[in-house]
Amino acid sequence: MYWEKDVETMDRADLAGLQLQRLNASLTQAKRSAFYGKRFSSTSYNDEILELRDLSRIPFTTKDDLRNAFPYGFLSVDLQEVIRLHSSSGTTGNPTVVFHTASDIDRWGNLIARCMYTTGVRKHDVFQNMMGYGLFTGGLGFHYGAEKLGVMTIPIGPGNSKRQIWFLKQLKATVIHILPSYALRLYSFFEELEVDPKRDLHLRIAFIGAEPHSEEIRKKIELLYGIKVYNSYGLSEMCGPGVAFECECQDGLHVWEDHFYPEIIDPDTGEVLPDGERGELVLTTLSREAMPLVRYRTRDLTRFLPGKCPCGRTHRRIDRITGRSDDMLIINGVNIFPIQIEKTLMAIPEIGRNYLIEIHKESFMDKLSVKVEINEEVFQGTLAELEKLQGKAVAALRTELGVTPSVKLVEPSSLPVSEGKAQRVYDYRDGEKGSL
Ligand code: DLL
Repeated sequence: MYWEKDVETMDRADLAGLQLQRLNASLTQAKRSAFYGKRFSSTSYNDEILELRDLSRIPFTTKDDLRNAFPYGFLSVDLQEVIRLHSSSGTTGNPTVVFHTASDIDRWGNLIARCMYTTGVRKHDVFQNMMGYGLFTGGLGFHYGAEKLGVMTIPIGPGNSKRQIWFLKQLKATVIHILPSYALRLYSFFEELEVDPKRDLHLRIAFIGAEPHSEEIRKKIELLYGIKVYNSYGLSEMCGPGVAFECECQDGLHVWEDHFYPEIIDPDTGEVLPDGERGELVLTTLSREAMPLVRYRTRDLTRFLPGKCPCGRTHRRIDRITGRSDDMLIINGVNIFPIQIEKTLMAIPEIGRNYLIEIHKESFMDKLSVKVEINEEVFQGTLAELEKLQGKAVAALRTELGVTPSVKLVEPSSLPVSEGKAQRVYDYRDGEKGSL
């Protein structure tokens, strides 16, 4: 059974006690690596942590630290103890590699099993895992967790959409794990094959994550597929998926605080922010053996949600990720997060399932343009209807962003797509930059 009631509903004071004990053990383990060995050789960082909030005395660990210490600078065990390596999805410089011992893999599997169990997945389910298998943690991470739960797992990975649909239908899959952008793209294949997921499949649950997405995108997927969609958050540096997960209430993601210690900081000053304020999520691993990380700056922006979750779990919830601190676009002095554009567009019913953001420089001014797919019905409509929709999209974006973008409506399923995480921002102001 993966409903760990004692841990998941633990009294906050007891949980803090557990965290403190695990934190000190984790710091001792971290010191075995070349990186932390050197960092903690200074006596000020060498003492036992007596209270959790004293963790803020310790400097952050950044992605650059990981890159600079490539390949083995963060390894805290002998290489012979390592059984797996994963790598995070970056495209420039040294990749960041993350090592796992057998017990790291075991604990990670338990966490994923906990996440899946939380949303009602049971042994009788059929699970089609459409996330990439390989260096990316999405595929293998869920695979091991689902197997722990005893659920039949189809390790199909992403792409090959018509075959995906054939498997879904023939094997009567009930649960899927999929990138939100792929869930939307896959739907056009359902239309082509004249398969209605609500009528012709047995699906009831989808786990989506690994890329920023708005509440509107979740709702769209729920509506199109007629299922419950749960948000799953994680990053390779912590393990992969399984760091924070939505419960049946679908109102924020519980950070599994028995394994990760979360802080929200001001990304500019590095100060820890009071609960409820939005900032950058910083995570410390509490149980990793091969590669403990202390105060790792995720760059992901969120906040702790106030109040208790009706599900009874006591582990704190974070809000959905609204972007990364390095994702922010500055358009003629105005700060904009791509997710604002997504949620505005996706709230318009006539808008389809994909969009793309471009920024150019014209006569020293930034020019924001958005290409967006329209839905099938509008596509069959009149020119006047299209013009009206375009005006509506521009007005809604102007209200949300405070700048006026140009909007180009394009045919359904016509924008470029990638098999991995979606790339939707193209910034041509100083060379090309992709994000989201
Ligand atoms: O994306 C791990 C994962 C796999 C999570 C499958 C969920 C499902 P990385 O490739 O290292 O690991 O990328 C981590 O992806 O720092 C966020 O910026 C983003 N991200 C992950 N989950 C979410 C989410 C995996 N639910 C980076 N919402 C993170 C928004 C997410 N962004």
